[in-house]
Amino acid sequence: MTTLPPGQVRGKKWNIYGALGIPRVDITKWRLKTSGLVKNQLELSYDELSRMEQTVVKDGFHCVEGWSIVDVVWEGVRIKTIAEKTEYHPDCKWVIFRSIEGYTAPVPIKYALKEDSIIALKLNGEPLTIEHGFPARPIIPSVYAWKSVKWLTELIFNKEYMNGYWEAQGYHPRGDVWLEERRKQHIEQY
Ligand SMILES: Nc1nc2c(c(=O)[nH]1)N[C@H]1C(S)=C(S)[C@@H](COP(=O)(O)O)O[C@H]1N2
Ligand SMILES: [Mo]
Repeated sequence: MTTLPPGQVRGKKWNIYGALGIPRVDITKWRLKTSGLVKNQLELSYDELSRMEQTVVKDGFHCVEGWSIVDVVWEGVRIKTIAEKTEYHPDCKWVIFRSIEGYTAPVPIKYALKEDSIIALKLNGEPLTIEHGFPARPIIPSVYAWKSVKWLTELIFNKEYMNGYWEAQGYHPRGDVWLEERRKQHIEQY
């Protein structure tokens, strides 16, 4: 039996969220960019990402509202690989993920660089659907699903913490599901 994080119940189905709407994506123009404290700013096309080494990650998906989907299979490119390619500055403490329509979420770089933290292109063996964030979204084990920014277009490597969409409304900077970090406490210790 899969253990659920504290305070979560198994959801029967996915809820589709799009706080700022569901955008149209022209895949021929779409790029995954890196910015912030980096030596090489990258602009990767969908084809380029698809040709990089793909990693499969099986994990639970946990919405802070209390529902979890267990045993989801994601596939994509390790964030660590992209971080090394872009040569981020060692002082970076945060990666801020930004979507096409402006939704953002910060994640501690320590979490983003784990071996099973990926930019997912596939969900359960199929390319992401537009509702689930096509072409790409970050999957970072042990953080709440609000940090899995759909329609991802930019990774900002930052020294300083920055609120994202939900963090600005009182949600936790780190959002670790096993520590049940739902709402903001203090940010100093991250
Ligand atoms: N761009 C964007 N990404 C987003 C959101 C959003 O509103 N906009 N909602 C987040 C939240 S709160 C959750 S629980 C998941 C839901 O993923 P799903 O829509 O694929 O079920 O997406 C996350 N990523
Ligand atoms: Mo959520």
